[in-house]
Formats: sequence, structure tokens, C-alpha cells
Amino acid sequence: MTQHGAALNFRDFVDELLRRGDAVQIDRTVDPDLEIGAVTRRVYETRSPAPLFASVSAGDKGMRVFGAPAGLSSDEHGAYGRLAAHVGLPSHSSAREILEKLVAAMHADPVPPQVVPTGPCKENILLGEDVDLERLPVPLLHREDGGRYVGTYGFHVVQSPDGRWTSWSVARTMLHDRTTLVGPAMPQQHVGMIREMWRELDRPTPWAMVLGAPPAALAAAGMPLPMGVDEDGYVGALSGSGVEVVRTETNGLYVPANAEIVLEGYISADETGPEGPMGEYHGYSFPDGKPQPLFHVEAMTFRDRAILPVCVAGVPPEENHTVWGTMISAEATDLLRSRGLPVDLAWCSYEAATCWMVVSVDRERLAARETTEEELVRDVAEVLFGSHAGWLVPKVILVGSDIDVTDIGQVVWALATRYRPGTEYVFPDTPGIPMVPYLSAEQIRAGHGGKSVMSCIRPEEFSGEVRGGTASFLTSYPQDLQRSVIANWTRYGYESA
Ligand SMILES: Cc1cc2nc3c(=O)[nH]c(=O)nc-3n(C[C@H](O)[C@H](O)[C@H](O)COP(=O)(O)O)c2cc1C
Ligand SMILES: [Mn+2]
Repeated sequence: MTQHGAALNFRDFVDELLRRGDAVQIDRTVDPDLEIGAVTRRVYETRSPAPLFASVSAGDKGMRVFGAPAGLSSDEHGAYGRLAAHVGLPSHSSAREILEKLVAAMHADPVPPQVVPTGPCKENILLGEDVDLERLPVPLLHREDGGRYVGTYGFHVVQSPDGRWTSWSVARTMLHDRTTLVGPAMPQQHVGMIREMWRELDRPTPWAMVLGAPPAALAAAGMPLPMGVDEDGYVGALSGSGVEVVRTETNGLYVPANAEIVLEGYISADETGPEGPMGEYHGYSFPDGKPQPLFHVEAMTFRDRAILPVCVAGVPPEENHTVWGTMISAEATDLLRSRGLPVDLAWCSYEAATCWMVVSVDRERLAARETTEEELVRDVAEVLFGSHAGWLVPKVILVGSDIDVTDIGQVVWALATRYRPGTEYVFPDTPGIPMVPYLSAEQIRAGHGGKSVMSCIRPEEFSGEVRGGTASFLTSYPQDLQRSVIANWTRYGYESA
């Protein structure tokens, strides 16, 4: 027996999407050399159903690839349907509903994983000499890429040497050779922090990578929960039951029992190899690769007819926006609210490629606070930029809570009509993720800069006044007229309400 349901079982997730028409099985044999990448890219950009590539001309016969696991969908399927399925919500859930569920789970007691003796991920076990990563259908995703990526939608499992902190985190890994991967483990990210703890003991880091993980686990592994917090307990709180995990074959770590593919081994303390370039989340591919740590694989276990999920990073929307951006938004919303700031919602607009976050400020609570723009900006920057989540966010835009921050049209309107030239507060010394595309070489070396807070809150809003009401369907007509117009919509000759 293994646990079921789309949020806690990747195979069930794929089946559910196929059933509801938001995934399609492609039986025609595809080439992992760019073809899988090209199809998946076009799927994101046209909001088409996710492709399940059932026949791939590399890797073991029968191995499959699943693209765009959290791409946006056409409205018919609910735009956020695939993301909603990750967290156990119905397909027509709104962005706000998904965020509120993620925030609520942060306040629930963690539900630790349940150890089970075995599971589907042990259907095939390759040890030692038999390990061969070429048995997986490893794709070349963009022609600019420096190699083929195994892990674009999987997570690392590592544990602090004292065993008190287990970290699950998403980061990319590229094929180095038959038994080795190479990829970033930035010191500010938890996988890098834990690797440092092992390096201090002069030891390699015991490590596993999980591919085709329970979708709720993948989402949590892409979430900047604070240092020391176990993502596995958060997944349990989010999904209502502890994730079933099994012991690895070789290194004593625990991995989700129904995962499609598990790689086990260690992160080298000192060896590096060339990694990248790769088409990235901000939508660019910069020319140079960089040396990154090596991940040695000593065992691989996988389900029969295993499915390798892939994210083909690039211009939005892909999973760096829909998953990473949403998880950052949930963490930031909770942080800002729980520090007592008058914050309604924080949202990384997918269209902004996780390079900005829009924060709506409750107008009544703002007025009651008797604060100035400078003070509000300083408070938001202090809370956010001082946090693990805020390190990832370069720009913050503040708007009044009449703006639905999850609607990019409203955000653009607010920027155009409320941003007063000059009201951008720049934080040159604040540390931030060095991958932001507009950073100078000097800022990248220094690890700070490029961060700002833009205020689109009009001066009078600080004292509770609103000059100029909004002219729109919702604000310019009596409610009974709005209701009657909607009720009569098809009678006017329109197709559907
Ligand atoms: C599809 C996807 C790909 C990602 N790729 C990377 C990556 O290559 N490197 C990285 O540092 N973070 C990457 N992230 C973001 C991290 O997973 C995220 O910041 C998370 O909070 C890291 O875990 P940690 O907070 O436990 O360190 C990615 C996230 C997603 C959803
Ligand atoms: Mn973490």
C-alpha cells in the first residue's frame, strides 16, 4: 500500500491531469535532444495541457518524461489548476485561495513523515557498478545549455550532521558523467548551509535527490521556509498526513516512498565540475558556465516505467514562477502579516519572472498606523529583506489593497497611475540573490545591491483619504444593477456570463 491522491503521489497527479484533460499523453517517439524542451516550452507559452512523453528515444525503454508540471492552464481547466493539485485544492482555486492554504499550514503543527518498510520507488534498485544515469531519459532543454539536465523538478535531501535538521530543497542538477551530477549549492540556500556543516567536519555530505516526488513535497522544497525548519513536516501539515518515506539503500536518509526516481550518494566536499549555462528563471541564458559541486551517485532506485518531470526554465510562466514565486509569496505574506504590518497579500507576479513582489497594504490599517511613506518602506524592507525569503526578491512594489495584486492588469494600472517618479527607495547594501539579470559584475561579486521598494501608495492614503474613486464595473454602478447585468448577460447576446 502506498499513499494516494494528487498532492501526495506524483503518479496519481499525472493520472488526474490526464483525466481532466489538462495533460496529454504523447505516444509518438520524441528526441530528448531539444524536442522535449521545445514542446514543453510551447506548452507553457500557449497554456496547453502538460505533455506526458510516453516514448523517448533515450534511456531505458519505457521511461517517460512529464513537462510543465505546474504550467498555467487555459481557463477551462482553471488557470492555476496544476498548482492547485500540488497542494490538494480543486482546479478552479484562485491564487489567493492557494496562498491562504499555504499560509495556514505554516501555523499548523508540523506533521512528521511516516517511515514505511518499502514502496514503489524500490521497484528497481541499481547499486555500485550498475549505477548509470544514462538509463534515465535525460533531455537537452535549450540549445544554449551547457549540458543535459537530470534535475529540474526534483529536490535534494540532506541532513545536518547532528541529525536535527532535514532539508528538502529544489535546485537544478546537470549530468556530469554516468555516475555524477553537477549543480549549484549556494551558501545562502539550505543545501549549501548543510554542505558547509559537513565540510567543516572534512566530510562529504550524505545526499539524495528525489524526482517525481509527491507534488506537495516538491512545492515545499521550493519554499523558503526559515533555516532549521524541516520541509517534510510542513508537507504533512499542508496535506493533512505525514509523507510516507523509506530509508535509502546506502546512506540512512529518508525519501518519499512513492517517488518515481531516487538518486543516492554524497555531495563532494571539494570537487567541482563545469555547470551551465542554462536558460533560467528570469528568462535569459547568460553565456558562461561556472564550476559547481559534484554530486556522486552510488545507488539509484526507480518505479517501473518511471516518469522524469522537467521544468524548461525561461520566460514566464514556468515552475520557477508558478511554484517558486508562489512559495516565496506565501512565506512573505506570513512574515509581513505576523510582524504586525498592515499587509493584505504579497504576490510575486508570474509575469515579472520572480524579479518583483507586489504587496497590497490594507488602507484602513495603514491610516490607523499614522505612519509616513519612508517609515512604511523601511519597515517592509527590514522585515522582508532581512529574511531567507526576502533574499530571493529584488524589487518590492507597494500598492493599496483596492488593487488585487494577483491581477497583473491592476498592478500595471497602479504602477502607471500611482507611482510618482522618485518614490523608489534603493537598498544598495542589502544582500540578495546574485542571479538577478540586471546586476553589475561588481554587485554580483559583492553579493548585494539591485534591491528596491517602490511605493505606489498615494500620499493622502497614509491619512486615510482617497482622492479619485476608481471607474470600473465594480465601483461605478449600484450593486443591484451589477447583479442584474450579470443575470441578463446571455440575454444581451453574449455567450456566457
Ligand atoms: C523549478 C524550480 C527550480 C529551482 N532551481 C533552483 C536552483 O537551481 N538553485 C537554487 O538555489 N534555487 C532554485 N530554486 C529555488 C529554491 O528551491 C528555493 O529558493 C527554496 O527555498 C530553497 O530551499 P531552502 O529554502 O530550503 O534552501 C528552484 C525552485 C523551483 C520551484
Ligand atoms: Mn529549507
